[in-house]
Amino acid sequence: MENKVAKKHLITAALPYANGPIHIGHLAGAYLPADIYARFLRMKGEDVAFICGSDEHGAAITLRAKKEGTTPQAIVDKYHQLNAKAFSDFGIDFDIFHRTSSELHHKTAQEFFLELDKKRAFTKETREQFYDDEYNQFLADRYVTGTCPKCSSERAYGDQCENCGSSLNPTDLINPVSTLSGKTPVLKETSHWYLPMEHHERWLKEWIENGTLDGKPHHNPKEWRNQVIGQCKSWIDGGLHSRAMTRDLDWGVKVPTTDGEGKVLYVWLDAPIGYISATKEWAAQNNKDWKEYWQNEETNLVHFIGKDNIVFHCIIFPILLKTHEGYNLPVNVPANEFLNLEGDKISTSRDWAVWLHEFNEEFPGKQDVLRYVLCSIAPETKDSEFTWDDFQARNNSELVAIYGNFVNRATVLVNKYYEGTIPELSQNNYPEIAQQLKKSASTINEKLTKMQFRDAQNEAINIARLGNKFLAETEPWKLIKTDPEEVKNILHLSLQIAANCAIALAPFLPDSSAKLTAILGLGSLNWNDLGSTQIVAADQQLGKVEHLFQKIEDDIIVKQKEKLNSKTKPPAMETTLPAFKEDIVYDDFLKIDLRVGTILKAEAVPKSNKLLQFLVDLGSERRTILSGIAKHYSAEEMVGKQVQVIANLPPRKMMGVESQGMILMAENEDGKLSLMQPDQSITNGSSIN
Ligand code: B3M
Ligand code: ZN
Repeated sequence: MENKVAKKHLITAALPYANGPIHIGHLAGAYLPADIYARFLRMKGEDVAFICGSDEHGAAITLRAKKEGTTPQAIVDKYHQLNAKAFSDFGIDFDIFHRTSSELHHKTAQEFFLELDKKRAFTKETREQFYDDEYNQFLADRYVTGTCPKCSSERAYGDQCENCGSSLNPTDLINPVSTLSGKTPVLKETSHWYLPMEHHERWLKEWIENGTLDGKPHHNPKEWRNQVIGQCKSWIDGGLHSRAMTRDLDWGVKVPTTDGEGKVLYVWLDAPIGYISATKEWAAQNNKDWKEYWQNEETNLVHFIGKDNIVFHCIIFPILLKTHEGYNLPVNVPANEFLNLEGDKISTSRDWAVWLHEFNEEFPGKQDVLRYVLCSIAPETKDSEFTWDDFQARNNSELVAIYGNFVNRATVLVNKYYEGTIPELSQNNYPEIAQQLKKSASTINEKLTKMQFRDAQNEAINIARLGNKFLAETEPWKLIKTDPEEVKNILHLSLQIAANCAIALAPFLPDSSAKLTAILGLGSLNWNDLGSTQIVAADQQLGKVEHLFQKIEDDIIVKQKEKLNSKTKPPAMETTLPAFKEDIVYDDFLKIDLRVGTILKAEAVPKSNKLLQFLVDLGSERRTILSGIAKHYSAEEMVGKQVQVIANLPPRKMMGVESQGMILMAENEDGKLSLMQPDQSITNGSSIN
């Protein structure tokens, strides 16, 4: 079932906790994909509300205030302002960046709670909870740490394990410790409002697995990410349990009932309602009706989040919305996996991160470069890794060498031959250009609609590759001597290709698209022109030609790596093997083309301390393949080895070299690698089943 044609789109991005700065993991996880999607829909003329704000309650904030000897309000004031500016400077174009410490939010959350309470959504129960005798305080969520019962990580919190993403109750933890006194907490009785999630299993299962709600079609589950469906199914199939939705804390939204003294709403009850209060604020500021976005079946609600927030956005919040009645449920929750940094997990508490506000300061005008790189490596289906080498390589060998170079060559030639006047197209001898542009336009639209941003951006930059190929094949700089009329046709079409780049890349790279729009003398960009060869008009004057991108030199990257490595490197990744992935169907396995190959040549890749480049004999052909194993194997020792190769992956450029496949390796819990080799010599190209 296709998503119904929506008149409105309500896009939310996870409200970042206001207890630290934003880093590239947050961007890659939720904010960049959300911004790309919002820009895409706006360019198509759709009615979009793009909502975000600071999540200002929760134990993590009060703990930080305690640690810094200040107040929670001072903490959230500092980081709300810092993060709002960092997002704005980076070009994440929210319609509003609100905050949950606002009065409007408290009022909205309390009204929502009272409505649920009136509908008997909760059961009032008295249970034992961890209590710190020294601090005379009950210990909720982040106030307790211990060993995760699921993955044995020793740094799990009372509500969540950052390592495996599991959602926990404090009493699930092994060897619990109070983060206040550092001692083992005692158990003491306290009463709270519990959400009996087990009562909702049936409709939730239907909604998640079939996309139906109360027997009616709601959304297309095939458009949800596999890992989101997988996590929800394992949660539901594992049996949902009732969960406390209030806490014994003094910082947060006060429970608005006479028996709620000293208690606040659980942050994961209050924060998602922050999307609603933010929408109310935005609607009031823009003379709109917030109910048109939250209580309107014509509106598509999409939550952009990281994978550690799936259960809250696909199980808990939908239960609250449905129980309240009248609210939309999300038609998609495109949760990204995690982004790692230079071989380790990004960590706010351990300062192992590339901070957005620092990037904005240290790389002024290069926001598009980081957008491009983070989208190219987006952890859409599995964790991925940011390295400064890759950042430099993609800027220099893709943005500068492909996109910037094409635009520059085309426009410089128009200036040189026609003083910047766009030449007429008298004869189009290249119908394949229009065909390819139409094909790219359709692919980009399809990928963006399906929120496959990595593939969409790759298809968009391929338009610049088409331009480079067109110029290389027609060589107007030579033809000008013998057939100047044909050169006009070639350069006219080249500018049409450039205009397609500006449109296709606008959701991803807004700054360079704005620059290119000015260079081409276009007043604005219209998404519906994508795929057309009638965008720029003959006899129009080009604007001032400038480089879209500049090369990033080695010393800049060395400085960033030194800055990062000067910080206390966090302990190596969890010494545990990854949890098993969810089942796939046999047909998926059959799609992988695994072959045996012999390494004929091996060498280090210049300027990379991780990559080795191999020439691999696959029987009927030889391939160049790169592997990040230089820290584990020398080039010399690899020559002659027979290895297992995935032969049908799309080629991937690393450090300017195209890798045409992947060599399989086993990795143990300490990160040690081992080659997967046949136990006897076998014909190169033999297929592995
Ligand atoms: N504050 C983000 C996090 O887990 C959390 C999201 C709330 S969205 C309603 O870091
Ligand atoms: Zn865990």
